Amino acid sequence: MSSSSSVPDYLRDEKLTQETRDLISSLPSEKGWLVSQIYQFQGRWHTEALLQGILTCQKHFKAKDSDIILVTNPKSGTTWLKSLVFALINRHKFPVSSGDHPLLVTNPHLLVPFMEGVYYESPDFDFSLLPFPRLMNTHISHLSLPESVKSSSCQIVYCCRNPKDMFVSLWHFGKKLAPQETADYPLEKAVEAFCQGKFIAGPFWDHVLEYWYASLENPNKVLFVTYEELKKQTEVEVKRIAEFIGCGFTAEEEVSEIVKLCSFESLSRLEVNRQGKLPNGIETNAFFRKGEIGGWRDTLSESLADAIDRTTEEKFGGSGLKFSC
Ligand code: PAP
Repeated sequence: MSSSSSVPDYLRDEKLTQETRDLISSLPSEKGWLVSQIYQFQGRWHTEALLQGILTCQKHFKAKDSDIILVTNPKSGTTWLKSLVFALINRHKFPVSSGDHPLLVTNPHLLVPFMEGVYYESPDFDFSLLPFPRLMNTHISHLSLPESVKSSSCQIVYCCRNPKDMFVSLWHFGKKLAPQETADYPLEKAVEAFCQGKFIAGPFWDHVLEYWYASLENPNKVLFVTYEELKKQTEVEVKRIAEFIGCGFTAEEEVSEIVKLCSFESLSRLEVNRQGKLPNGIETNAFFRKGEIGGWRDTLSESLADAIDRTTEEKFGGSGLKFSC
């Protein structure tokens, strides 16, 4: 694990408990990108810190029926979804037109806690203190969700993004976060590891498929949205999310103000998202890069893109899931 003090908390191992260390010593491990080792737990590859966060979540998190949990693979629209759903559920408390909306002065990651990240940084964090309805996010796979999330009536909004853009977004994020630690790791090797699933939070495809099938099996519990559809028809998708979580729009209400407030253009220009760091050490501007569909073309050669496409075809065959870019 990196010893550099410039990298964020969850890429370091200083807060690992003996229990996590003992578990880790029994898990399959691989040399990682961004962190020196990643570990396979319940079929997914994790950093030590986020693995500890997941374990704490599994042990301590008690879901309530009214909870709304946003789930994504990393770099698949988390920041955007957090902003949209925060603005949606609070639109009467914080009218967008009032000019002093919390999103104008607070990074979305501070308004919506990242469950396993928070549990790693503050194991005693009390989720029961969050305002009603509680809104949280996680990257935890469906298989590894805390039992109470599955057994309660809480709702899950899942956002997926095409794997090439997701991978490229993560690649640049990692380079920004830990330039020294990632400098000697070739892109080709990273794509190979990503396609094998042996990459942070991987395998990407299994994560998507689990939530896809969960949304088909239980459409009142899991809503499946994509970054691409959100981009192409934001208002339609935001209304669909609002409907799902029980705060649909009346005919007179305007969804466009929320869409505008949460757009990449608006959020990325705000001082709070251009300067400063989150408590875990990540610069707030690291969450705003291009915000486009198909931006992978600037980073991936045709053959690397083909390798990811082939994996997608193999993994998604028969599922009904496809990406058009
Ligand atoms: P996280 O999972 O680490 O929290 P997440 O927010 O999912 O990160 O990923 C950041 C990506 O979302 C970036 O994509 P890019 O690297 O391809 O540019 C970022 O630009 C994009 N993003 C952030 N906010 C928005 C937004 N409001 N609208 C559209 N895309 C956004």
